[in-house]
Amino acid sequence: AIRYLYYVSRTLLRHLTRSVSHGPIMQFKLSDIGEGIMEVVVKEWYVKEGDKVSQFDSICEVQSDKASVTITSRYDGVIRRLHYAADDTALVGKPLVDIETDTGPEVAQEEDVVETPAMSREEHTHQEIKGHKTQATPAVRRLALENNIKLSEVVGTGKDGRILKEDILNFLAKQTGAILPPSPFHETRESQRPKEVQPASLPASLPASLPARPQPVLSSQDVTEPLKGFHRAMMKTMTAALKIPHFGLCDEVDLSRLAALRSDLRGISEARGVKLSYMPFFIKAASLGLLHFPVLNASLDEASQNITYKAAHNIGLAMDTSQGLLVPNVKNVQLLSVFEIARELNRLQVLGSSGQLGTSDLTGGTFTLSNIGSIGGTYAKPVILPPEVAIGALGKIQILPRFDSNGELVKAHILNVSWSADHRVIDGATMCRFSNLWRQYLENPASMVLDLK
Ligand code: CAO
Repeated sequence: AIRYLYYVSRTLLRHLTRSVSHGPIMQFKLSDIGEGIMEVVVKEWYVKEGDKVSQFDSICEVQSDKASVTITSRYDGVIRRLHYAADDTALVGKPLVDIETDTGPEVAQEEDVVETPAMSREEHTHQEIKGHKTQATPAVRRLALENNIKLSEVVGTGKDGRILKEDILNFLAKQTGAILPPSPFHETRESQRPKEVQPASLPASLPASLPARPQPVLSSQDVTEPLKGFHRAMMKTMTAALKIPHFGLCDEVDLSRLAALRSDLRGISEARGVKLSYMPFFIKAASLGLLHFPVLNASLDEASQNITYKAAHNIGLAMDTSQGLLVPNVKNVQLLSVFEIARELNRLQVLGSSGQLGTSDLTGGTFTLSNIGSIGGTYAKPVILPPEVAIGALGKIQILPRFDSNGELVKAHILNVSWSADHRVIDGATMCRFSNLWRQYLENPASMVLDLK
């Protein structure tokens, strides 16, 4: 009898709780963040209709123009409707999921605000811990931290001057210009991203290179498909780049000493869990050169009226990933050792290969190097990523006959570099002087030691 009573009371209680907690249906929308992003692809749902979710639970994984992002719930409640199936294209400004919330009218009122077209600003307030008076939410603080932005320098456009995520992204875009547009989502679940890759596991987990020769495709009919995700972003960025008058300069660099140095250091670096390619040296030498030619680490505003000399050397590297061309950047190279750059590069490669590069890694670049030579090719004609003003493309390192300083024929490791500079703000002489300096550092890598901090 006691068990029966217990059962009845629990059933009643559950029934009562359910009817009491019957809350309003909240439509969780993708906000319009500008930059022309109109859609994303839903890669995977982590919930189904009827599932109970709490705030910050993962709801789905989507592919924005620039990265794979996990969307998390902003409400406690029950999933009532998924507006898209996996692989569908979700539209910005349209509902993604309906959540029946546990709470009452207070939240419903907030949802009214969310319904307005200029919603993104208010949406961010949902990330806040209620009653906790802060200038910015933890997610926004984290974003600022990851991008080395002092919150005190950012003007908040939220309620009572609160700093919103879009304020940080706008600040970044103005400072350095995002290579690709920022992600339209409020909250990514950082914990799901392999943020800190343990050095010891890096060499083993580094991505295998993409197949040199894809499978042949024999088709009996034409195939037309919409440009999506990263390809769409590439189309936009490269179309904008067409406005820039490119000045091109090519040179050759004798990497024989660097090749010897790298083979000396490689084992040591790998013992410390980091694969050491040539790229960290190329990146560091570029940063040392940029200290002398800050105009190459600058950005031009959209109206071409102002040039901003960037303090940070956030050096982007074009990365060939299974999703296409991505350009993550190594932040503050001017403060990093070659080893630290290599470690960061390893991390970016691991993330890039698994489609996990996030907003902070993909935005804020100030100068770019494109190592096409790891695939092949000698010369290139690199295209500047606006609002950056210069880019270098590196060809394949080849062993070729050259004369040494004594006039003896020697086997030399030769790299060809192709630079492009925005000729509106950079003259050919500046580009050439920078290239000479970069070459000198790499031809005499010991000279880099003198200038390393
Ligand atoms: N010439 C010859 N060998 C090269 C080389 C070059 N220019 N660059 C790299 N290598 C070698 C590396 O030293 C490494 O050899 P070891 O195993 O003996 O060390 C091997 O090639 C593989 O290097 P990696 O590609 O893993 O690493 P990386 O640091 O040199 O380059 C990255 C990293 C991300 C730049 C590269 O993987 C990549 O994606 N390159 C393509 C860039 C691209 O697509 N550019 C075009 C953009 S415009 O569409």
